[in-house]
Amino acid sequence: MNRLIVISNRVSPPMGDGPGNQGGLAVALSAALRESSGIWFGWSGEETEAFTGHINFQRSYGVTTATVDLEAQDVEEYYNGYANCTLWPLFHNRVDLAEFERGFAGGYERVNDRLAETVAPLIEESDLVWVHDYHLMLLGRNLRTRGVKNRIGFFLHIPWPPARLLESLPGHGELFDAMLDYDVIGFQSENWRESFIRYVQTHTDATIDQDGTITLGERRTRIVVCPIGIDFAEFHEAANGQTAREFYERMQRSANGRTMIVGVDRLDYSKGLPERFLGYERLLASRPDLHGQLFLLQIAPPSREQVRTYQQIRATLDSLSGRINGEFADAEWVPLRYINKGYPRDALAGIYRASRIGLITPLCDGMNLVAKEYVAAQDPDDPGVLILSQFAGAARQLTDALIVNPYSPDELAEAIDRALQMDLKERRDRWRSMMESIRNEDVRWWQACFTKALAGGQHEPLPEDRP
Ligand code: ADQ
Repeated sequence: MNRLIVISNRVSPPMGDGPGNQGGLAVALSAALRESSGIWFGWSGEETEAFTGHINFQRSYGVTTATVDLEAQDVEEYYNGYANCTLWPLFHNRVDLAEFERGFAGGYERVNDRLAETVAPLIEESDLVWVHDYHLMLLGRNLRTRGVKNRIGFFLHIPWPPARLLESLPGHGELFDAMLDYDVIGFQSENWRESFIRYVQTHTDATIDQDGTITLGERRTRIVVCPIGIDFAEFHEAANGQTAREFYERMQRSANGRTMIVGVDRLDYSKGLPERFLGYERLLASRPDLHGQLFLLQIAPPSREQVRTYQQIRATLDSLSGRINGEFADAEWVPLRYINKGYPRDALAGIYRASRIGLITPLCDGMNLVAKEYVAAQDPDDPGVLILSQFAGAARQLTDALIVNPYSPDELAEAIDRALQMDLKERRDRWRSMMESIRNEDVRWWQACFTKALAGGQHEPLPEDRP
């Protein structure tokens, strides 16, 4: 078995046993790293006066992590700047929010290069190198220029934007060209793979084989679709554990016979929260008979608070939630419980189970694991209904959700109404079919799917693509 070197912006080492402790990604990568005696390398999250490239090695629960501190200017330009103010909005269809500053691009190049310089000496001959996400798109190129000849793969957790949008990024050609230094590039869904291929066709002379291999000059890059899943076993255990049960019961008591709808997201403009609130408001406005019968619990802990656009979306939601409750609440009923704090995963599992409807309506999302967690947490005898945006990567797999256009308040209101009326048989049928893909294509399957392609093996097609 080849040793695995995982490189990502942040490193989350395993934190020990117990369900609800950690995200599925960390669990899956930790398992693969432990089995191959690999290393997980990335930024420590700490700032230092001057970049030294000093690596802090740690070992926890059988996994070796190697982290470096970055300068304050690096963090500002690379992380807050290019990653979160340029690439994130652009890759989520929000070119209007994207900032195109040369300083950000320069910081991004510098940090990708610094990280490559630091990690290169750790890479041994037969290692497989797996780079993660939009923060580190140039890293493969930077390793190549240092003579690293290993197989290097890249997985993009977020969408790949349409070629027309990417064209608005100064230097998109160079960024794209650097991507072809990877041996394998993985996407969450066929949609993002298609956008990538479209860009290849319109901007390069590369050829594309039947099996998705792009050839440009001497370089060959295999394109694969490996949708990320949840840690099904862990989540199932969490959903049936003590904390989940406690939260389930607390929510039941607090709902007091009213139907609960739940939304859980990072507070991010890509998650469609204002549109979701407007859809719910439309339902309340058109259906006075539902007043007092239901409520929406929206859990949205703030993220990236240093970035101005995130402060703005927070202000928008404060005002919108105030307006909706001001308009519709009465002395005994509040229609919208809007909460700016996070909950541990096992508590969320209990909250999901207590909710008749999971309302997950991002405007653009690489995958969206909350949708899968909501389904996995349901009571098999009396499952709730998932309402899912057509623009989440997860919609390609969870075709038995009620798929909606998140921009349309009418469609959202109608979907909620339909979910409220759905009979038990239909709820069970839809739930069972969604559970099949959630169980089979879990996070370990995803990790194996990508590393197999990285090792040069045949990529297994997804069920939807199988003949
Ligand atoms: P995120 O945009 O963070 O991730 P998502 O997949 O929905 O989105 O969530 C990742 C994890 O965070 C999940 O395990 C979820 O439970 C947890 N989480 C989300 N909101 C939470 C909240 N309010 N409170 C507590 N926990 C919460 C990016 C991409 C996604 C992609 C993932 C993984 O944007 O599209 O699915 O990476 O590849």
